[in-house]
Amino acid sequence: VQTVYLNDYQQPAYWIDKTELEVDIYSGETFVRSRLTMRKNSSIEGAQLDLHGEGLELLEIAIDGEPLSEERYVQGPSVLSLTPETEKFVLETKVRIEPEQNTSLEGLYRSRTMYCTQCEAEGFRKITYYLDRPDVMSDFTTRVSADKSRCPVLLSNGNLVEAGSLDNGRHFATWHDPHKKPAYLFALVAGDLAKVEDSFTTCSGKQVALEIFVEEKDLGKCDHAMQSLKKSMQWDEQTYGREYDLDIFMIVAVDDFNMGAMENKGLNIFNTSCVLASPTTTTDAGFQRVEGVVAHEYFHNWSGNRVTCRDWFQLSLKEGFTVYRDSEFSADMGSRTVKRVEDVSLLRTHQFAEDAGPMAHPIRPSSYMEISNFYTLTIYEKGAEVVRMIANLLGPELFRKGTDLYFERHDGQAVTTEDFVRAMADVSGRDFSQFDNWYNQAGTPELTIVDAYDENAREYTLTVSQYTPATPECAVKKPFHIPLRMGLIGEAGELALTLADEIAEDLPEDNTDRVLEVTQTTQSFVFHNVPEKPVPSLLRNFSAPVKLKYDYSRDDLCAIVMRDSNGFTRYEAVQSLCMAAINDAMAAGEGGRFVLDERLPRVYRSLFAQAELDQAMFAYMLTLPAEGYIAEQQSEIDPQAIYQARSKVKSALAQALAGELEQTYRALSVDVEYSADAESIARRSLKNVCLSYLMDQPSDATLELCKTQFETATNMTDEIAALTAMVMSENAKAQAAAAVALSDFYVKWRDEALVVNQWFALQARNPAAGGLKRVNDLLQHEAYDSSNPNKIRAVIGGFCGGNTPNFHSLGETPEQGGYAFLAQQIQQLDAKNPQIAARLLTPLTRWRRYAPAYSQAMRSQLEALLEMPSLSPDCYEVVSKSLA
Ligand code: B3K
Ligand code: ZN
Repeated sequence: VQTVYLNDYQQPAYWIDKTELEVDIYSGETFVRSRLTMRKNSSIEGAQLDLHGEGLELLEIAIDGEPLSEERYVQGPSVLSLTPETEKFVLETKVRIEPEQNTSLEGLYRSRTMYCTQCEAEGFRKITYYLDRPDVMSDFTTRVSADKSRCPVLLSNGNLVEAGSLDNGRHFATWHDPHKKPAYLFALVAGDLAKVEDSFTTCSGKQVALEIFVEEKDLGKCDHAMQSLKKSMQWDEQTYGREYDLDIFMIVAVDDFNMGAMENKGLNIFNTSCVLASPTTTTDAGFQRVEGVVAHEYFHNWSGNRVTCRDWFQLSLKEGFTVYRDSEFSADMGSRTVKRVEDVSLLRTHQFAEDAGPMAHPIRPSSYMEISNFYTLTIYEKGAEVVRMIANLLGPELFRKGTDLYFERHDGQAVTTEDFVRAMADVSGRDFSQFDNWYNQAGTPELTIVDAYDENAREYTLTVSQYTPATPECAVKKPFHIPLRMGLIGEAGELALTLADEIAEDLPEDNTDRVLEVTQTTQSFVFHNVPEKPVPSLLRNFSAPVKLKYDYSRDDLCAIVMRDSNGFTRYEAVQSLCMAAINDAMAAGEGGRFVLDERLPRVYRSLFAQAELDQAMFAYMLTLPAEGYIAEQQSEIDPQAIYQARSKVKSALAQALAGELEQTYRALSVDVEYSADAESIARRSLKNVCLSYLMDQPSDATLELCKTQFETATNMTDEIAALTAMVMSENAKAQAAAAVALSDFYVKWRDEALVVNQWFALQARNPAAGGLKRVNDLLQHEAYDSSNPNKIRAVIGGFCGGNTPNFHSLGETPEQGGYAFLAQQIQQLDAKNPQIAARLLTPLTRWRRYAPAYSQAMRSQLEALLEMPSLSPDCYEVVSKSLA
C-alpha cells in the first residue's frame, strides 16, 4: 500500500476540456464509451499520460479516431499509460463494467432496483479511464441508455438536452452540465423512481425546478426534505449572497449508501435515512438530520463545486467550511445555543478521541494511504471549528467580505486551504501566520488556566498556558492562536472587563464579554478595577476546540449555572458538576458506597423551577456526559467502571429528583397536536429525558405510564423514546416489558426499513447481560442485510459504539468477547465493502488508552487482522497505524 504526500503535489500532465460519456446499462453488464478532448499541460514536462482505471475491461481505445495497437499503451491494475503524439487530441475508450457485482458502493453500482453512482473521492475510475483527480475540471455531456420498463428514469448532472426511444424496449437521455467540474462530482441514476416536484425562484428571479426522486412507496416522506431545500436556497442567498446556478436541482434517495449524502452537481444522491421523514416513522433527531444534510449538500454547490479542492489534502477546504455553513443554518432555523451544545458534544466525544489516537491528523493532512479514511470528524467538525474561529475573529461583516472575495477570486477553480485563509487575511489585514498551525498540526490543545486576585490592587490575573500532546505526525507543537472568549462573574452579576492597557471610558457600555487572543505558551491577562474575587466564565460558546483546565470548585460551578449570561457556559458548568459526581462514583469503586453530592440535585431543582429556561437546553443539561466524553477525561480508560459510575449517578439523580421528574413528565405529556417546530421538539426531548430517569427504577405506575406512551404515541419520537427507556433500564420488570414491546414494534414496522434500522440499533445497544448472543441473533434476523450499510451501522456499529458492558466484555479466551466479534465482522465485510469495514475499526484503534486487560485484548485482534493476506488498503492503513 502506497503513501501519498502533499509535498509531492504536481499539476496533471494533461487537461480534459470536454468529457462525453455514453453509458449503456444492460442487465448484468454496462458499457461505458468515453470521448475525452484533451490538451497537454505546458507547465509539466514529459508527455506520458497516466489514466486512472480500476476493475475496467478495456474493449476499445483510439486517439483521434485511430485505434491504438497494444504496444502503444500499458495496462496496470489501476493505471493505463500511453504517450500521445500531439498536444491536443481526442482519446476514446470503451469499457465493460458490472455494477451488479459492485459491493463496494463506489463507482456505478446497483441498489435494490436502481443503478446509481458514488464517485467521491476516487470512484470515477471504476466507471471509465480518466484523470480522476479534483484539479482536472471538465465540461460533461452524458448519454445514458437502459431498458425503458426497468429504468424509466435516467438522470445525470446538469440540464436535460435530449431524450427518446431506442430499439428493443430501450430509451436514452442526454444531460449536459454547463459548469466545469472534477470527476468526483459526476453522478448518474437509472431506475424506477417516482418524484416530488416543487420550484424555487432565486433572488435574481430565475425559476429552478426542484425534484426529489424516491421509490413510489416513499412519496409521502419527501415534504420535509423539500422544505429544507427551499430554506437552504434562501438562506444561502441571504447569508452568503450565493444564488443557485442551474435550471434544475435533483435529489435521489438510495437505500444502500456508504455515508449520508453526496453533493454531485445538480444531482445530489442521498442515503434514504437523510431524505425521508414523516412524523410516524422519523424521530425529531431524524427530522433535524434531514434538514442539516439537505442544507450541507446544497451549500456545497458553492463551497465545494463552484470552488473545489486542488487535491484531497485540501478536503477540509470544502468540508470544514460547509459544515460551518450548515451548522449556522441550523442555528438560525432553531436554537443557536442548543445547536452549539450538540456540535460541541460531538466534537468532544468523538473528534477529541480521534485527535488523541493513532489516526490523528491535522485538518490539512500531509499524507495518506487511502483517502476514504480521511472523511473524518477532524476534517469535518474540527475543520468547521477552525472556520468558526476565523469568522469570530473577523466578525460578521468582514467574514462576509472574506467569503465574497474567496468565491469571486476562485470561482471555477480547484484551490487550497491557503487560498481560503488568504482571502480572509486580505479583507481584514490580519496576520494569519500563527493561526495556520490549526491547519498543519494535529492534536487537541490543553489550555490550563490559573487565576489570582489582589484585593488591595483590585487586580485579577488569568494566567493561560497551552500544551498540545504529541501526535503521530509531530511530537513537539508550536503554540496555537487561541481565541478565548470569557467573562467574570461577581456576587451580583457580571463584572466590567478592563485590561491593563485599557481605559474604562473607551470601552463599550456592555463590557462584560471579551475574546482574549492567546498566542504564547504561557501568557497572563491582568484585569483592573475588579471589585471582588470573581468566578471566571471561560471558553464561552466553546470559542476554540481545546480542552479547558481550570480548577473550578463545585460552588464556582453553581455560581456559573445560576448567574452566567452565556447559555453555553451554564450548560458546561452543569456538565462539569455531573463529571464531578461521576468521578466520585468512580472513586468509590464498584462495591463502594457512593453518596451524591447534594449540590448537583440542588442545581437541577432550581433549573426545574426556571420557567424561562429553554426546554431543549434543559434536556441537554439533564443528560449526563456520554461515556465517550467521560473516557476522554481519564488517563487510563476502564470502560466498565465508566459505565457503572455513570449508571450510579443516574440512579442517584433519579431518586433525588423523583418528584420534579414525574411532575415535569406529566405536565409535558398532556396531549398536544404533533408538530416538528423547535418548541415542540424541545418539549418532547425534555419529557423523554425525564422518562428515561423515571424508568431507572420504575414503580408499577411509572412503568404503566411508559407503556401507555409507547402504545398511544402518534409520532416516532415518543414511541421509540418509551421503548428505549424500557430497553435501557436495568430494572427487571422494565426489561420484561421491553421484550414484549420490541416484538410488537417489529410487527408494526417491519415494512419500514428506516424504522427497522432504529429497532436494530436499539437492541444492539441493550446493556443487559447476554449482549453478544443477542447481537449475533440480530445478524441472523430476516430483516438484516449484510450488504446494506445502514443495517451494518445499526447492528454492528450500535453494539460496538453504544453498548459498553457487552462490547467490552472480554470473554474467557481471545476468540470470545466483543472485540473478537468485531474483528470477525470486519474480516467478512472487508472483502465486500472496505470503506465500511475500515470505519468499524474505530473502537479498536483506541487500544492504547485502555486499562491493560482491555488494551491487550484489543491489540491482539488488531494483530490478527494485520495478518490477513487480503486486507484492503482501507483497513490496512487503519490497522497498521494503530499498531505502529
Ligand atoms: N462529500 C461527501 C462525502 C464523500 C465521502 C466519500 N467517501 C458528502 C459530504 O460531505 O457532503
Ligand atoms: Zn460535505
